[in-house]
Amino acid sequence: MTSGRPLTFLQSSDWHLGSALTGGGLSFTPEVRAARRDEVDAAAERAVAAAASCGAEALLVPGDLWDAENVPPATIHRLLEAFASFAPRPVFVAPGNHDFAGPGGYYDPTLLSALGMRPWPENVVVFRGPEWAAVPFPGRDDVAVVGRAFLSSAAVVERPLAPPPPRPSTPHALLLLHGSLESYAGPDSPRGTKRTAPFSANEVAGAGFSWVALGHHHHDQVVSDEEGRPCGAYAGCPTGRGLDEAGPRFFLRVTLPAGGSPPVVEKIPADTRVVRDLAVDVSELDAGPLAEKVEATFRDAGVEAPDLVRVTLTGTQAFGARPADILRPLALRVRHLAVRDQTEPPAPDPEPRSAEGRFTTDLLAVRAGAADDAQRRVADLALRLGRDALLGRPIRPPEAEDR
Ligand SMILES: [Mn+2]
Repeated sequence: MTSGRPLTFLQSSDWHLGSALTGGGLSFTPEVRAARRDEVDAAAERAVAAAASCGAEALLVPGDLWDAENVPPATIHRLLEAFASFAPRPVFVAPGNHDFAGPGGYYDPTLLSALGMRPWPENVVVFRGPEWAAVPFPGRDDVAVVGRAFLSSAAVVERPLAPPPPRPSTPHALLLLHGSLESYAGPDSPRGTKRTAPFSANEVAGAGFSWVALGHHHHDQVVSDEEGRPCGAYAGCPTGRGLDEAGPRFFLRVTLPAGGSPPVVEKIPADTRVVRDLAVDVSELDAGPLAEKVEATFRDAGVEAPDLVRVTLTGTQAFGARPADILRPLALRVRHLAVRDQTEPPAPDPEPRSAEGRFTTDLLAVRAGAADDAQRRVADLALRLGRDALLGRPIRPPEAEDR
């Protein structure tokens, strides 16, 4: 059966609404963290707005809408309102391992009414059961949608596509699947506890659906069949929360053409901010050139004012140097800048007969025996100023420490 009409929909998942954002390596200030949490919680609103403006006839959400069972009701209320605003167009939701559909959870209508909350909107189809279910697509008898729910957060060992659920006989058949593509290439790799409901690219292609909307892993990745024809994808999470979610974030606009031509996948920017994780070798660079090199790295990476950035400084710097201080003005150029100083002092002068060589050896021994970080910094500073003095360089004590 071939289709006479194309179908366009927007795919997004892994919103993790209600995330605490206490980790992630970006060292957020309380103010930036609070603002970012609000942006994480706005993912449903952004997805619905993007779906509406790109002409999508439906929104597909294959799981992990919220981060944990204990997210506040207000976060869920915001989600439900966003979905309702997309009516009469349908939203299809397949609960994942974070937002699993257990009794007494937010997918349970009795919980919502017990809490005095609004019900799930009528335009939202939630696959609440653990077995595959096929549902019609409102207003399109040439489309059917298949999905299922996680009922707990426990990792699933069984392979969901071996065998795959039956493909409905409609021209367009969509499958929502939360789990681990074994060839997924992102940093949140499908190993250890992150691996759940595993499947291969061949199993995705072999299931025979027009499109498989994948959720669980957090970077966008398209799955193609052996002829290179796209047959499914992860959209990834739309709001970078930490360094493991660095880089641009997308919604996927997918069009299934009439007549069975290959799906057309288009990335739509999902966030105005990008998490960036940059490393710069600042070996032997003094203040001016060091700042210039970091600025050049920002330019090359395409860093923009709204971004959330970590810079790791590597290479060698003089004993006691504090290169992170030099980058303070750069913090004004982005929303958030965390600087990690991983520079190391240069190898000591191997010339034991010179005064400078003996001084260096002695001070390095003092540094090695330092009881704590403060003592170590004193040794670093003595070493730096002492070597400068012995080598006839200008002596420039650092500014007083601000803590
Ligand atoms: Mn997820």
